Amino acid sequence: MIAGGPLAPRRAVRALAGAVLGLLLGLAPGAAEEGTPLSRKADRTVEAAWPFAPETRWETYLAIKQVAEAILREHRFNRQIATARTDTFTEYPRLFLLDKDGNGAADFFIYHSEGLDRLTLEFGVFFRAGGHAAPYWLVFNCGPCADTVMDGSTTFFLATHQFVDRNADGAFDLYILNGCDGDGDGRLRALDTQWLYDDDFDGRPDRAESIVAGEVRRISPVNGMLAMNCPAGFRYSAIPTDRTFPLFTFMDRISADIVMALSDSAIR
Ligand SMILES: [Ca+2]
Ligand SMILES: [Ca+2]
Ligand SMILES: [Ca+2]
Repeated sequence: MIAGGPLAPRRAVRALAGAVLGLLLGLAPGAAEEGTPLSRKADRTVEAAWPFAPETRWETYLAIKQVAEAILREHRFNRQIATARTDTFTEYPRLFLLDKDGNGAADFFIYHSEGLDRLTLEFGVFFRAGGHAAPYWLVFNCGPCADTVMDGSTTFFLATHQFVDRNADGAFDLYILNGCDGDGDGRLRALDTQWLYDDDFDGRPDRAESIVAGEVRRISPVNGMLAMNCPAGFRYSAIPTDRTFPLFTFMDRISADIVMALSDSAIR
């Protein structure tokens, strides 16, 4: 006797239809519906991170960072979900959105040259939450960064620009940079972070923080400027509070590109 009685054939048809659809989409059967261990972890992480809770921001940052790095390292799926042409990066007009965690939904973006023939570092991971079309949290690649200690040995870590749209209006209002020198000892560390807030969501920064391994130091504006302990040569080491922050504006364009590409695609 078949377990499930009269419902079993219908269930079997549904399973078969799902398998056929999955094969058409280039997925392992069931992957789109059930996800993968990594996609489920990503879902849990974003669910816990939305809406933004200031009191647990450090733990949230660490959790998002960890899952974003796992998504960047995952190459088994890499399925193209959507593509679009944009003018956000003049030299990289082709945007591709990929599913890297294997659940059938886009989580990774990369801008390529027209002929896909040039190295591009314009990529990152994005997370959506609360049913919103625009990314809630975006992790933009900033490249490998070296931490050189006193004995001269060097370790590398991934530096990222992270952007958060706390009020889900499609515009980023929190910027987090790691690989900073928060305590001023000349070393850049993976967990030395600078946080820049636009608390009234007008695009202009209002305050900042230095958080080094979870220890918070508030940075208040002095003469209308926020002094950030950023890596040498970083152009936004002193940020005016009376002007729109250019990185917010730029990343908002990336967010809009992602929304546009997904809205043109059958799979969202
Ligand atoms: Ca995905
Ligand atoms: Ca916002
Ligand atoms: Ca503001």
